[in-house]
Amino acid sequence: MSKKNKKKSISEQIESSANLRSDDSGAAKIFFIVCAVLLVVLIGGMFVFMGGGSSDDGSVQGTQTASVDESGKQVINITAKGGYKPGVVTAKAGQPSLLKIKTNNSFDCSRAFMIPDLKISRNLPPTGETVIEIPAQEAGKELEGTCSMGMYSFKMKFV
Ligand SMILES: [Cu+2]
Repeated sequence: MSKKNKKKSISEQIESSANLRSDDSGAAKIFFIVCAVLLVVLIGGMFVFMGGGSSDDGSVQGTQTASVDESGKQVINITAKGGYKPGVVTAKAGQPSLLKIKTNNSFDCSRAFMIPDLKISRNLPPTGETVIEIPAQEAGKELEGTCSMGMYSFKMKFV
């Protein structure tokens, strides 16, 4: 009788320890899922912060020509949001131009704007227009506008 009891208690012990183990793996599973969700949210947030997304990068490639405003001044229009658009602007050499950079709910690092060759750096507002005067450039000169980290850039080609 006592032997039987002992046997039963052992099997009970095994059962309870098995239950414990399955509880453990359940908790581990939940922990893993929470981690995975956090990771996805973090990475997703990073992409939003960097203004990433391959669709944005693709449209940065377009080339445009500088326009001329009412006063006859050459104007280079750029939009800064998750990069700079267009990616290349051609402008006439030998005359000063205005670089107009538009931001519209831009909360990424493209707001930390620089033209290294001209030693110009500006912090663009999240929404608004920043006008930077570019002195006349020689034909063949290429100026690069870039974010302070060098992730995003566009080119102004003077011809
Ligand atoms: Cu950057």
